[in-house]
Amino acid sequence: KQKLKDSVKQEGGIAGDLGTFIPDSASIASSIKYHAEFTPSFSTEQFELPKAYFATAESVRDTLIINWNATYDYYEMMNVKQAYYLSMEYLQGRALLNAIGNLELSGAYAEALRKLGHDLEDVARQEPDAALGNGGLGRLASCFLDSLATLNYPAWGYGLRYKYGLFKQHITKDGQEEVAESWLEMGSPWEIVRNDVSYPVKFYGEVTSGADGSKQWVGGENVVALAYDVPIPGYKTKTTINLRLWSTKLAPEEFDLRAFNAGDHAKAYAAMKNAEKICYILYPGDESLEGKTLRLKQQYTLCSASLQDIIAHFERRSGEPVKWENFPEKVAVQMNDTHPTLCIPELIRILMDVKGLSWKKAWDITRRTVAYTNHTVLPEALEKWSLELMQELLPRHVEIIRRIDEELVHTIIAEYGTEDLDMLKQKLKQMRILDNVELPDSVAELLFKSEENSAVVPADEIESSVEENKPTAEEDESGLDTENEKGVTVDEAPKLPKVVRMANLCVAGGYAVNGVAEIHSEIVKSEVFNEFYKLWPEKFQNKTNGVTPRRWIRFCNPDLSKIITKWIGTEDWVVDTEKLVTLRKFADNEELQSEWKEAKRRNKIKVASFLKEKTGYFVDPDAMFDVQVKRIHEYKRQLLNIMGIVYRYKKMKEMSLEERKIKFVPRVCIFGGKAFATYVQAKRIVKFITDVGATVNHDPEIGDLLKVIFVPDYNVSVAEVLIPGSELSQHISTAGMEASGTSNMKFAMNGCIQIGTLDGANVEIRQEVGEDNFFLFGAQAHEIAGLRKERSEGKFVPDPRFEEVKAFVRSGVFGPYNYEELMGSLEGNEGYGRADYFLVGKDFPSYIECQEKVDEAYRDQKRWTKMSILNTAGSFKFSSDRTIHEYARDIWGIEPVVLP
Ligand code: B1N
Repeated sequence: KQKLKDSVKQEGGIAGDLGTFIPDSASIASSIKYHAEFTPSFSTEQFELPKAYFATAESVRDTLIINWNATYDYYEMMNVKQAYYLSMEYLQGRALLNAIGNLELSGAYAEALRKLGHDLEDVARQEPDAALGNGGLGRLASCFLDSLATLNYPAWGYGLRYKYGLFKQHITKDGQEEVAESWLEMGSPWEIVRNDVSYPVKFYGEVTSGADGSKQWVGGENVVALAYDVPIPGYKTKTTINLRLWSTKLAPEEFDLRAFNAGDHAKAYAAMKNAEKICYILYPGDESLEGKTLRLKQQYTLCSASLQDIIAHFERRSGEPVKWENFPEKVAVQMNDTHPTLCIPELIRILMDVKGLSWKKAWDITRRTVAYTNHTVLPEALEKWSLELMQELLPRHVEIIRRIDEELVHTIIAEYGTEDLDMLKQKLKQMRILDNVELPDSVAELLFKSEENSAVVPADEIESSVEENKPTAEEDESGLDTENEKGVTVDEAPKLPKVVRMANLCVAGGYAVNGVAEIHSEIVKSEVFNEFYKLWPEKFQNKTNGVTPRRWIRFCNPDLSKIITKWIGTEDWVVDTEKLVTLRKFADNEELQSEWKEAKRRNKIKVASFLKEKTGYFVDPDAMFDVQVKRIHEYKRQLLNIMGIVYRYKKMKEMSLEERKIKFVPRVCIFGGKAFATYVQAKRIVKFITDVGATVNHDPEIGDLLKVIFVPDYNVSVAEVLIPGSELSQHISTAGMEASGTSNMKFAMNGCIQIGTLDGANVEIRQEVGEDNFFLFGAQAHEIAGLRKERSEGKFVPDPRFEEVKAFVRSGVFGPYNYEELMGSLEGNEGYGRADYFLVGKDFPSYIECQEKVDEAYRDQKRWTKMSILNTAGSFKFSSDRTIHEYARDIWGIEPVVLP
């Protein structure tokens, strides 16, 4: 290390305080030249763009490695408690500008590259996005890493190194087309493979019992998980934490050399492929999951490798003899949604089967170590795994899960007693981890013991009560359904699939359960996990999401950042966002207003040229830029937005040119987002938006008054361009369905005003920016169930304007595509599903009326600019630094550790 430092020093640079080396542009340039020569992946003659990027990134990586090592050594020495964030997804985006920004080397790098004939921004654009995530959940994990490093918290991220991240989206005349994204094609300069850090991971096989009752999981398929480390630098700190991503391969001893030598190459290679394919591809489902074996293998790989690593680390620090009971004092494991739920049985398995602890000790340690974040209340996204599939793949884990389920059943019986069997039955149905699975023997025994004490309803009465509550298709029956040892049939054996409810396992095994915005955490407590909340109210918490102000304003919007710094008088707001509040007192100041407007306009011009490049459309930078970018999902209601646009277009067509100009503010309506490849309705929505655009954008009567643009392949880098240049952003989900949303926070930070429902973090954003600076519309969460009921009873009378829009679409103005399924879904026609389940028709009138208010506000540019300033000022709460401080304090119990 010292040698490396010295060799860099010889090239110039200055020594920073505390002896840290701060490179200057000359030393950077020579480091880049060094890497250009020695980076093996490119030919030597030229110093053209992709190569310039790699050489630059490698030189940044040198600095990151020095800091990474220093951080690692120091944590090791201090032996403090660490948090480990386990996530199946990280949506990192590009790393170069973020890294040099955090290292405060942007100026020096720009200058060094200029000397070498390159522009830093052009070089940075060479980097492919690391898209190891689908949307908000993955991006949140990445923002958390940035905050953890910046705030000097001892914490690591664990994930999977997918070869193919989220697909690339092409927009063709048929709508969305998916193309595989190979972000590792040219290699990633940010990862360091640790050939000495690998762990075995097993699938299938069987469980054997020792004479002493100990269990061994043997046989099966064995793969190796290998660590790739991605250094995560903090902002203005030496702390550089680690994102450890696992890749899988075949264990060398498992290679079937005999088959190979006998000429059966296919057989020999098949095993290799089988091991490697676990990490080939990110599952592209966002809030919808398919119960595929490969996905379960991925989840288990993450859990098993990470826990083996965490445990090895603990043992190294602990010394002999290892005091396992101290494990929760040194380790906190956060599960990002239920995807890493297998952490719970895996930790128990290792502690029992490998370390020899008793069930009681292992269960106790686990329950003090693991915590769970819930990110969705959509029923289709609450993971359930087939017990049969899991039994086959992870037999030992199923034994453990059955044991946890049994403990839970006993807890429930202890809580509610056996007097009211119907009630107990219902509780068990709602709370058990295993669904449609017979009760454990110990429970049946217990119930019948109490029957002897005549505390239980006689068996024939049970039967009749079960009869009364015959299950409907979705609502199946509960656990009291088996033949017990007395031979009394309580109910027919259920035909319904036996499943493991991962969320219930998380709540039972985790010491903390949190939602991601206030309203969401309330729904978690009062609906989704209400029964658990009544049992363990102390477990439940709220941790409102946040986003990193480094990437999401300081670096993506340097123009506005300069103005903010000037008016606040310090750049500290980048780490202390509460300072943004100072802007409030200048919101009416004309000088600030004109600077603010100018900055927004420059950002809009950047967006306009970006749109030109990506879509070929010219847009007028003086029109209002109105943006909805997020995954395409019915609950997010891109359909409401586009129906509103169609209404606007129809009204424009009905007016004279003069009237039109008076009535409507010119708008550029921008959409972006990916649809899950098999989500047919979402893909129809994409097609519909592009068709509306194709008609409206070429209508000579409309000109610059309205443009509708679908930006292809929305991702982190696209967001970094669009968000600073947006003026209105749409967060219009059916109330109660968006857990939090995080782009809403980014838009607010960048002075963009929102139109939105009272859903997710919108509620809190509106509170902070002020009601006058937020365009609110739509039904509220507590009304939704009633409204759906009303609809299903045929009592809903649609607004004539909504009927008008549907008829207009059906008239064929937007081309020959058959919109019947889309329009029909808004009416609940026979065969089209769920009678406007997302209440587009219900909210339509209040939405278009609210849009009129938006136009009115925009016409008064002074007012609009003030609203914009107040949005940035009020966004202070939504820094992920605030969120991370709360997790550290309330859930993990960790303290910052600042390197000397
Ligand atoms: O997590 C974000 C929230 O801001 C969003 O409101 C929420 O929709 C999002 C299965 C998910 N919830 N669930 C997922 C992702 C992938 C997958 O395979 C579910 N994503 C969210 C951050 O809290």
